[in-house]
Amino acid sequence: MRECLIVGRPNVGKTLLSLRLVEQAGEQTPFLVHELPDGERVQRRWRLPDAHRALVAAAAHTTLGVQTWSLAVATRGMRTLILHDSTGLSDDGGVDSMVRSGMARTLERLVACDAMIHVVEAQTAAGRDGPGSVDALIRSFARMRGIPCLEVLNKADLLPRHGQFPGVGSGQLREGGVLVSALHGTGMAVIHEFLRQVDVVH
Ligand SMILES: Nc1nc2c(ncn2[C@@H]2O[C@H](COP(=O)(O)OP(=O)(O)OP(=O)(O)O)[C@@H](O)[C@H]2O)c(=O)[nH]1
Ligand SMILES: [Mg+2]
Repeated sequence: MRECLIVGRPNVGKTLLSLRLVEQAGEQTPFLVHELPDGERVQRRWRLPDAHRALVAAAAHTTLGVQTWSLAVATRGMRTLILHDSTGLSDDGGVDSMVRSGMARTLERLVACDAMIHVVEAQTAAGRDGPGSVDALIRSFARMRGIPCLEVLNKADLLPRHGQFPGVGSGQLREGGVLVSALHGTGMAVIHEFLRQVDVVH
């Protein structure tokens, strides 16, 4: 069974994206396994609107630990893909011990997963992306492990309507990133295709 990790900085929309994928897979009452920072595992079914209200929030580090959904993917017949939503990775020294433990659980998945969806905010992607940044490290790590990694530029709905994407003019827009709005469910087709390929090819 293939395992895909949704990873990125805090508050970029990882959890909302995971819920959108679950919803688009046709699940109305999905089953979630939540591995808490201390290692305890909690399992329950959610109604999607309740999951949205409880698991998505504007505050950073809403997700602590790793939350795992089982996703039905249409490849050769229907197959189950394990989708891990994770604690936002941050090199901010001020985070508390629960967040650190959650990040450690996320890093464990980073070494074990078969594929990654790397979420960055479309508006801020280019500006924050210096060498050694968390996003640059995530990218390097996927390359080192040789696993497929799709970069998702989320919150595309917040880009100025006629404005330039930051960095386009100076050539900083990376190749391979896909513009998505998890809020509106747009740009998701590339992600679905990526998940199909993860299941079939790798
Ligand atoms: N406008 C807009 N807001 C979004 C989008 N995706 C997520 N958000 C909002 O961004 C905030 C963070 O979303 P989450 O899904 O909780 O982000 P996260 O990356 O899981 O955050 P942590 O678990 O704290 O690391 C919430 O207020 C969401 O409603 C999007 O595509 N567009
Ligand atoms: Mg989250």
